[in-house]
Amino acid sequence: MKVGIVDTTFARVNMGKIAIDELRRICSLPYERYTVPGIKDLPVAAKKLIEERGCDIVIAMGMPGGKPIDKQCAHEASLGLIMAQLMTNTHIIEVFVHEDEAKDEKELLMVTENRVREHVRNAVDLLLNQKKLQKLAGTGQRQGFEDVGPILR
Ligand code: RDL
Ligand code: RDL
Ligand code: RDL
Repeated sequence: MKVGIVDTTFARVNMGKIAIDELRRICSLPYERYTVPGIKDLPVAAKKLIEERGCDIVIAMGMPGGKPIDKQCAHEASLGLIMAQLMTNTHIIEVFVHEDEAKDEKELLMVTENRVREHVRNAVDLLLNQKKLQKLAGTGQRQGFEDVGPILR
């Protein structure tokens, strides 16, 4: 089993470095890292990691900016990532942190660090421990900010 890690030079945080740190902390799976300029370059990088470098899951990370053009770019990149998943029948976990999600740089760093680490754990569980995710079904999990929790009845 091998994990692919794709990130961008556009992002203002070294997302790949955080992902590798989390992966090393929780397991000993080997990984391949591939850094591209921006989020629209993520889909083919992820597909190449799956098809040419034998990755069983990919964590694709990037930071859409706050302008309308960036939002459009993020939506297009998302569609590309979904297409790459369907073409390869392999999960690609999309970890996007929109620059305008946070009120300042300090919060942006915090959200990014938390979201990357949480999705790395999701990816490893998708690969090795499906039962753990089943236990969390319907519990209002979020990545980055606080979980919202389930609706109690
Ligand atoms: O293929 C080269 C670029 O077109 C590609 O890297 C784009 O993803 C770059 N890019 C934009 O062109 C843009 O308008 C990015 C953003 N916005 C963005 O918000 N975040 C990115 N890239 O990572
Ligand atoms: O691949 C990992 C995530 O990118 C993926 O699980 C997304 O579907 C998570 N997600 C968002 O990124 C988002 O902006 C979700 C929502 N919004 C949402 O409203 N509901 C979800 N997921 O179930
Ligand atoms: O409702 C508040 C947030 O859940 C909402 O703003 C989400 O869209 C935030 N978000 C993203 O914008 C995104 O690109 C999330 C993710 N990815 C994600 O992977 N997980 C989240 N939120 O919990």
